[in-house]
Amino acid sequence: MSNHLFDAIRAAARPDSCFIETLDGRRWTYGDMLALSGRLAGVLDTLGVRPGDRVAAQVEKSPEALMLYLACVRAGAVYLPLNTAYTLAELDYFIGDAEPRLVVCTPKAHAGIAGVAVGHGAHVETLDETGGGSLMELSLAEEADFLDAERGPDDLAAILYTSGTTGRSKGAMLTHGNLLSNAATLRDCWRFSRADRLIHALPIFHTHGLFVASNVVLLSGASMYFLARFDAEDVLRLLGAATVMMGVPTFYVRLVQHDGLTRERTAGMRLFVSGSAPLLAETHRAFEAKTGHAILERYGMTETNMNTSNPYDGERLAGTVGFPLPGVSLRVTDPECGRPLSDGETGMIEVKGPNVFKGYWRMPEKTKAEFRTDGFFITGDLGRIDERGYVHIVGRGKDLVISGGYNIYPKEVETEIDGMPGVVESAVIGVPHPDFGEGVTAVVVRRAGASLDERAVLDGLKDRLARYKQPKRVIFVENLPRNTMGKVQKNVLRDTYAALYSGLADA
Ligand code: MLC
Ligand code: AMP
Repeated sequence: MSNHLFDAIRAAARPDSCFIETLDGRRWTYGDMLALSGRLAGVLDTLGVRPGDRVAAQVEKSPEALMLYLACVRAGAVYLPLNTAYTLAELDYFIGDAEPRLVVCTPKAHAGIAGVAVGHGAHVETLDETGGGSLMELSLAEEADFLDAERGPDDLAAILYTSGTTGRSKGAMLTHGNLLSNAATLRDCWRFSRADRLIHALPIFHTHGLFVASNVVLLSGASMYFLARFDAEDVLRLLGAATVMMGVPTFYVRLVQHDGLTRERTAGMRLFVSGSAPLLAETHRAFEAKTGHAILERYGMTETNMNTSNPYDGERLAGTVGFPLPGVSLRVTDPECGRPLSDGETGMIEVKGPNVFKGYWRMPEKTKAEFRTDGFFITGDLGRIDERGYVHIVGRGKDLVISGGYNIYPKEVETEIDGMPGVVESAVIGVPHPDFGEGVTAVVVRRAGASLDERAVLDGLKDRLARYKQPKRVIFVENLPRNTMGKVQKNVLRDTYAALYSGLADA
C-alpha cells in the first residue's frame, strides 16, 4: 500500500530522533510520532472514518493536535482544521458545508459544538491542549502500527476554508501531491536538514503553521520547539538553541521592538522566514541592523501553498517576495482580459504548478471562475516582476484585509453590520496598524435618529464573528464616498483614516 504524503514523512523519520519539544519540557521522538499517529488513525478507523471522509478539528495547539492531522493523512481522511477563534455561528457553516464524519473539539467547547455537529450528522470527540480528552482515551485501545490507507498524489489530504470576497467561505481542496511537492521544494530551497530545530510559534489551523512549518520539518527529519502561541520573551529565550524560525510579519515587528533581540542572541540561527502578509521593508532593515540576519520573505496562499521565495543564497531583497519556486510558473497579467504583461508592468499575479489546489469544495463554478483555461490560478494579488526577476506584491485586486497574518473579507463583516438595527450601510477597510500590519476598521452610516454607537456595533459582532475579524475601531459618517458608478470608494476611506492607529506605534 502506498500513501503518497505519509510514505515520504516515514522515510525521513528516524525513530530515536527528537521531533517535538514543548516549553514545559515534554518531548516526542519520531518513533512517538509514528506510534501516536498510528493509534489515532486506528481511532478514526474504529469510529467509521473511511478514506475521503472529512475530519474537522477546532482544538488548541498541541503536539497531539498535530498527530491528529497526521492520523488523518494515514487513514486517508481529509483534515479540516478550524481557527480556534471561530464562533458557533461560523462553525455551523463549515460543518454544514464540509459534512465531516467526525468533529474534534476542546472539552470546554463540547456542549456548544456537539449541538451544531450532531445536527449535521457528525460524531464528536474531544482533545485538550495537554493531550487529554476522549480522543486520546480511545487511542489507548488501538495498536501503534496502523496500516496506512492507499492514497495517491491526487487524493485529498485537507480542506482549508478561506473566506470569499462575495458570499460564504470556500473550502480549498489540497491533495497529497500539493502538500508533498511544496514541502519538498521548500525543504530543499531553505536547506533544511536533520540538524535543524525550528521555533514553531504559529497556529496550526492555517497553511503557514500546518503545512509550511510542520511538513518541512517532518520531511527533513528535523525537530521543533512547539509553542502554544507567539510570545516574544519565549522566542528570545529559545533562539540560542534553535536554528530556524518562521513567522508572520507581526512576530518580527514585536521582536524588533524588544531590547532582547541582539546579534549575540541570534548568532546560532541560520534562517528567519516571513510570510502570510507583507513584511515592511523598514522591519526587514531594522531586523538586519539588530541581528545581522536578512529575513527571507516568501509568498503563498491557502489555495496555492508557497509560490515564491527570496533566495537562500543571494540577495534577500526587502519589500519583495523573491523568485518563483522551482516547478512553479508565475506570470503577471492584465486583470481585465488576462493578457500576459511584460516585466516591470503591474497586474494580476497568476500561478500554475504542482502546488496549486484542486478546486473549491463543492463549488465547481467558483473554481472555474478562478482558473484561466490554460490552468493558471488567478491569485487576486497585484504585482510586478522587476528586471532581476524578483516578484513584488504591490497590492490586492481582491477586497481583503490581512491583520496579523489572518485574512478578513470585508464583505463578511459588512453583512453583519448592515443587518444591525439603526444601520443604513457600512464599509469595512484595512488601514495601517503598527502591530497587526492592517487594522480592521468599520465606517458606518447610521439611520436618522438611531442611537447606535461604537460599543453597540462591537457588542453586536461578538458572538457572530471571530475576534480577529472584529473591527478595532468603528467610525460613523453621514455618507460613504462613491464614484460616478455608485461604487463605494474604499481607497478614499483608506486615505482618510490612514493615521487612525499611528498613535499606537509608541504605546
Ligand atoms: C489576535 N487578535 C487579533 C489578531 N490576533 N486581532 C487582529 N488580528 C490578529 N491577527 C486579537 C486578540 O483576540 C486580542 O483581542 C487582541 O487582538 C490582542 O491580542 P494579542 O494578545 O496581541 O494577540 P496575540 O495572541 O499575540 O496574536 C497575535 C498574533 C496571532 C499575530 C501572534 O494573530 C498570530 O499568531 N497570527 C498568525 C496568523 C497565521 O498563522 N497566519 C497564516 C495564514 S496562512 P482582545 O479582545 O482579547 O484584546 C497564509 C498563507 C501564507 O496566509 O502565505 O502563509
Ligand atoms: P490566505 O488566504 O490566508 O492563505 O492568505 C493569502 C494571501 O496572503 C495572499 O493572497 C497574499 O495576499 C497574502 N500574502 C501571503 N504572503 C505574502 C507576502 N509575503 N507578502 C504580501 N502578501 C502576502
